[in-house]
Amino acid sequence: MASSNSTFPPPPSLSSKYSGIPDRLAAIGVESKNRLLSKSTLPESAPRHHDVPRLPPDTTRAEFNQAIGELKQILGDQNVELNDRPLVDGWYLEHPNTHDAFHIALQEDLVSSAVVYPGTVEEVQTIVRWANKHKIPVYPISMGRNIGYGGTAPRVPGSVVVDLGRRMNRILNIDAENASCLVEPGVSYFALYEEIQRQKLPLWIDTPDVGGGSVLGNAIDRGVGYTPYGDHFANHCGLEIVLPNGELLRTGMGALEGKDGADNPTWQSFQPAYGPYSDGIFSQSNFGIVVRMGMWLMPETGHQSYLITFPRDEDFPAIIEIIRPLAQQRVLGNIPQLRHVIQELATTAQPKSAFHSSSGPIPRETIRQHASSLPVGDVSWVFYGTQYGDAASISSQLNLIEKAFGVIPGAQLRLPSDLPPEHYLHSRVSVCSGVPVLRELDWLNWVPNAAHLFFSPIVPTRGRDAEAVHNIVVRLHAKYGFDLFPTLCVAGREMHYIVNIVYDRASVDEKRRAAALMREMIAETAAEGYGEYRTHVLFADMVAATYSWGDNALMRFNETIKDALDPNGILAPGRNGIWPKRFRGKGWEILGTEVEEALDGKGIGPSSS
Ligand code: EUG
Repeated sequence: MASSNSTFPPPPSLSSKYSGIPDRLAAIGVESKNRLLSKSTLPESAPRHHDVPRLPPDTTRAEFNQAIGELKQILGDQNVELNDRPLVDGWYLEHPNTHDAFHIALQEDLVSSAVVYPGTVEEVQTIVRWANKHKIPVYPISMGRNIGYGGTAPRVPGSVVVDLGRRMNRILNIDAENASCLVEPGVSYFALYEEIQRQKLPLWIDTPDVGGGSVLGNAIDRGVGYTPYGDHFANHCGLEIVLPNGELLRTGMGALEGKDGADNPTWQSFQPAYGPYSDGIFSQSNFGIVVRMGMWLMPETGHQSYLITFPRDEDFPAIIEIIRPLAQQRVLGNIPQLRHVIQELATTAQPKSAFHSSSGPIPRETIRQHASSLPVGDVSWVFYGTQYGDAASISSQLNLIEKAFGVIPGAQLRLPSDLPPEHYLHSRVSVCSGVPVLRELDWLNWVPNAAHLFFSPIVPTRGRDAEAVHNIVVRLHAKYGFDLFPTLCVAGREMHYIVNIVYDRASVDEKRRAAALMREMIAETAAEGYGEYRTHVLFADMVAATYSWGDNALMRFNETIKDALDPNGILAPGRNGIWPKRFRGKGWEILGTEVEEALDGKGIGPSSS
């Protein structure tokens, strides 16, 4: 158990490690890590109960040892690590690649057998051929920071994690004229941002809320950021992919050979090229390992972040109705966030216990009391927006926006200069102008040993739909005893209604309730016609099964592709609910209460595995 004043080793710097933190954030990183880990009530690691390393399915220990020996011979001993040591959850910038740091089942339930570190595209091809030969599933990760969605955990325990980032982390090109880049899987937002600053280019990257993740990995999981280039997949241009049979593919203009063997000069300029646009099937799938990706960069521009507060909870649908036309007209320059005032408490990085001493969700009245003494005051919803362009243009946009929201009684606009330096809005100024930061981690201080799980439905940007989903989410959070942290990322026609379920990793009871809450939210919203854009690996089957129109036509289509590309079923079986033939209908699918039962010690997968 850590005492509250203990200090932990500082996170690695970006200059010493590809996944490290830039110098400009070093002090913040130390503070953030110490603040979070000093509240831990868990030992750094617990004894493991299963035999280690955990074996891949249908593989004896002798076969596994033989196969791993072969892999070590090809790649070198130092590039193949057995997962036979204690499991350490670590911290955001020093996270494990052996399991999900934010485990929702037991920590040991989703573990790899080994981790392999390819250094080249050819080595990725070699690993895939090795996996086919031994019928051992492999699970690729870029940097593994898919937090709240499974992190680095393979869906099939005992899979070999292919950690692409450690040795494949080059920025292969930055084309200042085309305003684009070409990156490998291990390039973080931090790294790309720092390189562009070093070259003094007038270009922005687009970063999600936290900047440690992989530019490539986030885009192919359809992550979101907050500049005008915030739809990451929509702004990628060109992929290079290792297929499950080991063949190499370039999509888009990259399929046309450049002169004298060079990369095609328009690979990062035109997305579809000629013929079916194939990139989509390599996002949120298990059809290939993306080893290179092109990405557009935004020419820098003026920007002004602001927040608008609304006093009453009931104004929620009216706020959504005002956002819709503003977003469709592109008066709103980015994807703004609408948050609830509870997050004004959480983003102070103080624990819930500082506001509420008894157990159970913090009552609305208590939130009200504490919000009164915070900078935004006793309000309800808080809209975080940013406008772009020159000063005159921003000023006219802000006038329009203030007038539109002014219809709601008591709406009040504030600029960063109206708020103290520690207020969360200042971190939005960075994120919304493409500067990657760490601030969003602060709400993990809410409970000890905090982990979180995202529930991420897509909802029409319409008051009545927003209210329908909100009511389900509110009711089920109350039923399972969790505080509700909604962050709505609102576009003109749909919004990502993101809920952070924050739970104590040390409490099996909280995990069980979080899993049940997730299961019921998926089912209840689906019954009303709403579906998730992304989910934790353990809920992938459940979410995929909601997309069942036409007697599961979409899943049958995905399975047809999967079986054609990956007949041995070696690549990330079960990711996004897509199971290769070898695994289908054999007890791997999780469509009911299996996650909750895993917490009784039953494990994940068929009982024999
Ligand atoms: C957030 C946004 C997401 C997501 C997970 C988290 C924001 C958290 C828009 O997508 O998938 C503050």
